[in-house]
Amino acid sequence: MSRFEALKKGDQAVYEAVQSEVRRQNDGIELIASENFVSRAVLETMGSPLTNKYAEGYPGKRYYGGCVEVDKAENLARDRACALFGADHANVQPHSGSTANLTAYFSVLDPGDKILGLSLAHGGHLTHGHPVNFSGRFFEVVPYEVEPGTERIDLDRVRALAKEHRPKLIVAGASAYPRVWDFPAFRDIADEVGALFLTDMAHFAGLVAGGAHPSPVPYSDIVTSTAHKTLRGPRSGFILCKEEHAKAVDKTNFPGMQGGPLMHMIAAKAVCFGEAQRPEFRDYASRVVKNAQTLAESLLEEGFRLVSGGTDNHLMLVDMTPKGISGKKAERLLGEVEITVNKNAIPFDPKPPMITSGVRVGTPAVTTRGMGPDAMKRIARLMGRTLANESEDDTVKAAIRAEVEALASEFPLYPDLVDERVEA
Ligand code: DSN
Repeated sequence: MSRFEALKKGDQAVYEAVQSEVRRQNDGIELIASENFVSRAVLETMGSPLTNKYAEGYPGKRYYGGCVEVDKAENLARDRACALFGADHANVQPHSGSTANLTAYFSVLDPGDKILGLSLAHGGHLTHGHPVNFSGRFFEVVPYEVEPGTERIDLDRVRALAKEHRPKLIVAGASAYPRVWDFPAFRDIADEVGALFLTDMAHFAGLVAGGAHPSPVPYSDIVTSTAHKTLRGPRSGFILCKEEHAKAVDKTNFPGMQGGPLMHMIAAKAVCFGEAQRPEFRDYASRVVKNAQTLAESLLEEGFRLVSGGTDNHLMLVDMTPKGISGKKAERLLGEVEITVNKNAIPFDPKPPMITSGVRVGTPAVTTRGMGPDAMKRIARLMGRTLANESEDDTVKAAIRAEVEALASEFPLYPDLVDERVEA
């Protein structure tokens, strides 16, 4: 791949932003649990001329001519998604996880219908019924929460809420829940109250694909996902469903919700699903979980508190209360030494969402770079030192930053995409 030679000639300002971002990704340690580094094949496909094509409709039934080649790409994506996850039907057109959820809800619900979903403040997704989001504005939402003490979902409580409120749809899945979901139990609860069951597996889709997390597909009427988190594909969404919902999902996506599909992204999803079918991806998924467990144990040794005491998946929620700092400050201090995390509310957080008591930490991206347990221990020590009291000292920060860069350089990411002629 070129070092963006055409961009450099055509638009210096954007070129410099791209170069700086490539350097940031190369030099830092990426711990945002929802981020990853795509393969060069996915990167090339996203940047291909398939972006030029209008293809409203579905393969074989388009509203535009010239769709033969993009039909091939979309069929590959659909077939591979079904094979990878054992699904009856796949719609690979959603532009994002949010539009995948929007489409899924409107496929089976009417405005005003009731949804039971995990509260955002307890690790849920914005699109699972938060009042400011379309999901909370169009639907009546009953949130469930994790339990005080265990900080885990108690299925008896979910069942009791379902019986009391009789939702039309029960939603599983989260953006900051470090534990495995009991899909058969959710299915039973849904059946008991006559509800449909939807799982948003955006965060753990790659773990499901790689056999490192139970699959929601056999138990859920509809499964929504993004492709770009643990699944390591392009930034986009997709929907899997039982055959009985296939027509409704397709029709709600187009013409109901979206216009022209992004064919370069759909082709890149096909590449991602193909990569995830390979044995190496199973190895990757299990290493993501092992790394998360090592990082969790090492952070506990550094005196951090972890929500629910640890992790079963790719992420953990680190409570900064014992360190006497907020999630916001921890995010800033870690950012200054090139360790990237996001501030995140912990369950029952006394601090507001823009401050928070915690940060969310995940291992999908560092595992893609090839880092293993030793690197996880080094990262935990670097985080401990950064967040110690003396961490506002610029000399200390510079020393830690140098160690972060040294660790990152042992696991090269996109070295050839950096133009050494441009000053950092
Ligand atoms: N915004 C995504 C995340 O970071 O988890 C999905 O909620």
